[in-house]
Amino acid sequence: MRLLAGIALSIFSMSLAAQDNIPSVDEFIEEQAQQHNLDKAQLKQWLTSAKVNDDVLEAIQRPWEAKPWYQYYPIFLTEKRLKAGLKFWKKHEATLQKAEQKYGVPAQIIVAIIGVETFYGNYMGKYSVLDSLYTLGFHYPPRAKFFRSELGEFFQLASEEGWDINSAKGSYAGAMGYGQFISSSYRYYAVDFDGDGERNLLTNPVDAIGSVANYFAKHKWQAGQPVAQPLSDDGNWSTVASEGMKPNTSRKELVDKGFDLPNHEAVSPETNVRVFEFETEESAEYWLGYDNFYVITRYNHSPLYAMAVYQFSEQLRNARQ
Ligand SMILES: [Ca+2]
Repeated sequence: MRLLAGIALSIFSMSLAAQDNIPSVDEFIEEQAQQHNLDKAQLKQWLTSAKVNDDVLEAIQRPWEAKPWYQYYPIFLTEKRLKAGLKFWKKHEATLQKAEQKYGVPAQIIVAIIGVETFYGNYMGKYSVLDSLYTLGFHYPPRAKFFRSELGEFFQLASEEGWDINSAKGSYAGAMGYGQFISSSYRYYAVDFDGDGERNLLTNPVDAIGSVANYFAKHKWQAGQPVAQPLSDDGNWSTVASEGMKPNTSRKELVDKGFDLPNHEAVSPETNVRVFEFETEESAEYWLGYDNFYVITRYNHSPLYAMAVYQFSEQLRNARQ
């Protein structure tokens, strides 16, 4: 997951006001050693080998999610990705079925996530995780605190899993493997889905499938409930669309205000929703997002991301029928 990339720009603009006090490396070592019972000499050795990577600093300031919708979705919704997704689905059909049964997350959502994140393991990131997290944790004030926390999680993760700190690779933000889990997510949500005793999201697609499903289940995915529905072109929706991601009203409230909502057999008038606006070349399109749409934004905090994943998942599902 590319984690909060969507709001990196807005947070960056506040950076001067919100300069966080970045500790020295020695203070950080002291804190990590105390909090997590890690060996000080070992931490010192790891951090001494970490390097600042300017490419990382450049990449975090240019997230894809800063693009308008009409430029964003063509990156992800391609014929090539759809074909690769169908192939991945076919190859891992039994695993996806098992994940759906256990976690209640539909196969097409899992296949869409892994496709959007890494094109099914083809682009898992070539940055040193140590260097990325060190760079952002000590040299990127707007989000330094978050990335130092991830650096601490990474040290614990590597110790727990027996990894070589210096050879772990990932995205510019330190996300790893098929589903691009950051270190804290790896520690809390990764599962050993093939039962070989290892939680391996780096080279094992079966563990990756189970872990993505578990991540969604833990973030309260509701089986059988909708994700999003398109709204009519003539609905005056801009008056109720707003920034934000969490459902902020009920279907009933919108209906009471005179809005014409599309029916859905699985929902009641009390169901929570939010109206989203997506910029098109000419004007805008509007969608009704449900709790499950919000759950997708927990993977990457951007409505654009969630909409691309949802639309891709529908392409996959329709192509399978
Ligand atoms: Ca495993």
